[in-house]
Formats: sequence, C-alpha cells, structure tokens
Amino acid sequence: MNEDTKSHDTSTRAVFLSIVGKPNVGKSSLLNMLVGCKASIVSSKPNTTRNRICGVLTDGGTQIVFTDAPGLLNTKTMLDTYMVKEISDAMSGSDACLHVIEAGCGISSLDAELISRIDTLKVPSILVINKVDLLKNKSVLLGQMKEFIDRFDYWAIVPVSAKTGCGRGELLSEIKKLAVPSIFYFPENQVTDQQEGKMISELIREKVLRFLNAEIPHGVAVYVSSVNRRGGIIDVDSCIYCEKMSHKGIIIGKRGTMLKKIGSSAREDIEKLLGGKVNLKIWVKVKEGWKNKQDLLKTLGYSV
Ligand SMILES: Nc1nc2c(ncn2[C@@H]2O[C@H](COP(=O)(O)OP(=O)(O)OP(=O)(O)O)[C@@H](O)[C@H]2O)c(=O)[nH]1
Ligand SMILES: [Mg+2]
Repeated sequence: MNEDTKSHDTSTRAVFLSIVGKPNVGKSSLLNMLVGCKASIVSSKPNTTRNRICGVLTDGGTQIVFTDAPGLLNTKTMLDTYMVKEISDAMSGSDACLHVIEAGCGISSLDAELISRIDTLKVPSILVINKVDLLKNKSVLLGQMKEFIDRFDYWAIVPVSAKTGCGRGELLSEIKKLAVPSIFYFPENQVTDQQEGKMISELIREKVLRFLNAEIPHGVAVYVSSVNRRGGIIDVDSCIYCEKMSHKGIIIGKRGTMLKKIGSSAREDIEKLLGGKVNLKIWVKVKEGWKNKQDLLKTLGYSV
C-alpha cells in the first residue's frame, strides 16, 4: 500500500483551519474556547498575537488543527512584516478559514482585504460572529450577516461568544463537515505544538500587556533562557526586552512593584502550565530598535 492509499484507508478524519480577522475581535479567545485550554494569550489590546499558534482538538474520530493568526495590520517595522507573513502562512497552510468578526460591526477595510485573500485561496470559510454576549439587541445580527453574505459566499455563519462558550457546539459541527478522511497529525491528548519556553514567554508578555499601557507592551519581547527542574521546583530564567530606558523604569516600577506584579501573575499561570512550583526570575533589558533588527528578531522567535 503506498502512503497516499494508506492515508485515505482510515476511519479518522482531519481538517486544518486558520483563524483570521481584525486585531482584537477575539481570535485567540476563540481558539482557547474551542480547544478547552489556554493555547494562545489574550488581551484587551490590539495586536496581542505575534506568532502563528497551533491548537488541536481531537473529538472522537475527528482531529481539528487550528492556527490562530495575528490580526491583519499595516507594516511599519520588520516585526509587522513578520506578523503579516504569519497570517499568509497560516492561511495558505489551511483547508479552510474561520473569519472572525465582532458582533454588530460592519465590514472594515481589513475584513475586505481578508475576504479577497480567502477568495484567492479558494478555500471554504466560516464567518464566526464573536462577542454576541455583548449584544443587547440580537436583531442587528441579521443585517450584519446580510452585509457579509453580499460580499462572500461563506460555507456557514455561526454567532458565538468565546467568553461564555455559547455557539461552540454549532461551530464545531460546521467545522467537522469540512474534515476529510485522514490520519491524525497529533497525539489525541496534545492541544498545541508550541515549545515550553515559548509558551512561558507568552504568558509573561500577556501580563505586560495586561498591566501596562500605551506603547510599552507593544515594544516588549520576552525571552526565556532556561527552564530547569530540580527536585520539586522548576527554575525559570527570563528577560523582558523593551525599547527605551524610560520604559524599563515603568516596567520595573517603584521599588520593583510592577515587575513583582507581572512576575507573580505570570508565575501562577506558568505553574498551571508546568504542573509544579515555579521559581521565576525576570530581568529587564533595553534593546533599542529590536523590532527592526533581524538578528534580535530571530533570537526572540520572530524569524523574518
Ligand atoms: N465580551 C466578550 N469579550 C471577548 C470575547 N472574546 C474575546 N473577548 C475579549 O476581546 C479582547 C481581545 O481578545 P483576543 O482573543 O486577544 O483577540 P484577538 O483577535 O486574538 O486579538 P489580536 O491577537 O490582537 O489580533 C480580550 O479583552 C478578550 O477578553 C467574547 O466572546 N465576549
Ligand atoms: Mg490573538
């Protein structure tokens, strides 16, 4: 039996989907809600996700492999160029797309750009209308759906709330219709393909996004240099890189209060992730212009 025949001679099914949409519409929240764990970090600030994040859900005989992509943006730095490429790579490696929009919002120029990309790829797309929990008047959904259907022939339209989990069943049942006979690509209990260090650095970055405002979090990158298990303790060494000396002072805070806050909140999540007691060390360093320096971007996990 050749490889091709083998992959079709199976009772299991699989589908690869990219999750795309404007920044902040809830793509990462949706991924986490669908796979049932925190695979991708979430924040109220746009452009939180920088890398493609893979999330896997194996439900009975079907394996769904999601790729959460950054929100589409204009490119001002090499980091932006990297993020935009991550979106293209996520889309071109998928069998279908979840185009996520926010309940009650019309077609933006970024949505129009995404629709044209999906059209070029000729893959089925499901319109996911997220944040329905925020809608006081659900009747606005009909007008919104019509506006999008007039622009693109969606495979299905599903209103959901990544926050409450409402619509999860309906969305999964539409996604499963897109699965084809295939082997499983990941072990059944695996939920993401991310490396431990990368997941830890993202959890720290999430806290920087949560506790700091304005341009500071967007100028931050986090690098985890080591994770060592000794006895019952896991030592994690990490560094927050920022763009300016003044930012470093704000990240550390008066007598280290802000860094402590970031550290203890991140440590809680890291302990959940690693399942053990964590001793977290965070250094803060200034790396001016890192978003435009190829070697630094590579070290920080953004290979342009
Ligand atoms: N009320 C409500 N808030 C939501 C829902 N889904 C996401 N959010 C919030 O919306 C904000 C953005 O969520 P993310 O999941 O980070 O959005 P994203 O699309 O991944 O954003 P980027 O990575 O920046 O493109 C966060 O504050 C979430 O808590 C939802 O269904 N209801
Ligand atoms: Mg995101």
